[in-house]
Amino acid sequence: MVNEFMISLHDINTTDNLAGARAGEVVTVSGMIHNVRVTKWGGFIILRKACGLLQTVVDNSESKFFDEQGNQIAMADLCREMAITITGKVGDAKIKDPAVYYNTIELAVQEVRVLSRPTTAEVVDMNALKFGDEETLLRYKFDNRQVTLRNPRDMGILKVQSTIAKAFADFLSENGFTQIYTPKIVSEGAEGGANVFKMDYFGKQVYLAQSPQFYKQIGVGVYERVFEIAPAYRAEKHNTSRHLNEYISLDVEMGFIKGQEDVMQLEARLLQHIIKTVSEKCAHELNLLGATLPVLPHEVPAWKLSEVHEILWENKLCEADHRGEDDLAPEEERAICKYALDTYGSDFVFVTHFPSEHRAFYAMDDPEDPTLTLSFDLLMRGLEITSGGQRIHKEQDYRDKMIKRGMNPDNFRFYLDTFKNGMPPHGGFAIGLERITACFLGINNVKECSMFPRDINRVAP
Ligand code: AMO
Repeated sequence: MVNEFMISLHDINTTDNLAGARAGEVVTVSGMIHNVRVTKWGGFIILRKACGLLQTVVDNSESKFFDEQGNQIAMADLCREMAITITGKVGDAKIKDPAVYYNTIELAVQEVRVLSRPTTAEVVDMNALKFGDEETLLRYKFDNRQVTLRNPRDMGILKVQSTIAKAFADFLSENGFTQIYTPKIVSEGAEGGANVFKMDYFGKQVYLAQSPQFYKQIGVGVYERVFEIAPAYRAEKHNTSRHLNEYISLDVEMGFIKGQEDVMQLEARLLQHIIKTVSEKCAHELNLLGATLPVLPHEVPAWKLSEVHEILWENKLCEADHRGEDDLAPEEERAICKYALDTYGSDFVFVTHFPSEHRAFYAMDDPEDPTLTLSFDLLMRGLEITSGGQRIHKEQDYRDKMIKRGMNPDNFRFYLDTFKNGMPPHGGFAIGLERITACFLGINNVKECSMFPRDINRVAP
């Protein structure tokens, strides 16, 4: 009994029994049939494994095929998306197709056993997604997402995404941060504005969390440094390429900071670790997607919002004069990123000191100019991937700001009680996981970086 248990444990340690396989070895691998190509002499079965595709070669005189009952069948009876087990001899190969993961080996098939099969003869076509326009292609892909996710490109995107999230968690765990899990059904929206989903909760109106902002700050009072990876909900009414109604937020909050610069530095170091990890672990996916990882120099350029308006106007990098405006226009986001890349060799730019009235109430006002906040956005390749900053940490300062904004402090009792009971100076930031993935990979629409995107028209699959 003990022995049997040991054997099965060995099997679940890896799904990749091809790692380190040498020419001449006979191996048995399981996977899904991604494609079958029949020729006069035999043909090819392209097998899909967890990591990607494997080429196997059929020789009519050597290879045998069996169905689920063990009856011998012909190669022509095989079809896409059958689950099979192949036994074959490893041979050396040089495969150019970037979609093939195992590009230095192929298997000479001895035996194929079918484990199960699709019940439709018209399996969703995930290989030849050829449509005239991107919108039709995306609709098709998302309508059939449960199957189109199996194509190597989408597998690659989500593999990179999972590597980013793991590198985020690993770096923070190693630097004294505790991972927390906070509620997504909440009594107040943390970010203000109209984009909050309302929900009936046993007759009471509640909301879906726009962010874990309140709870991660509360976490700082407990653990000093916390992080969370969890969904956040925004009732975005516009169908844009950068917005989802449910996205994954990578949240960080840390105590005992001297200023927002500490938070910005932490984020830069964290991103450096993430870029390094993705470059080490996702070489195949980056090649398949034709992606070049971003450059993050030792010193990331950081400008105040007012300075960005000035730089762009003085250097004639924007058509319109945005000086005096209280936010960045999309054309400015693109232009300042190009300027930072051309001038400082950086794919990232911090923009700081946004006006107080346009930032969430928890942002700390700048003591030198209280119309501004000690808060920042991080832009990457023309897109905002992060907001963050220093937070207010005194109860009275919260009350004053809430009253000035017409908010009722009584609605935020539990949050204010946190500060009443003592809190260190603190700050943090949040990165949108789909956005950072899209920016890393040069993908235009963030929905492609969501396993099952939610937008104004879509809640299934
Ligand atoms: P903010 O609202 O700017 O800040 O959100 C932080 C980051 O989350 C991502 N993001 C989105 N991604 C896809 N679809 C959306 N609808 C969407 N909305 C936001 C972006 C954005 O930069 N509590 C603060 C963060 C903090 O200060 O710690 C907050 O939520 O990448």
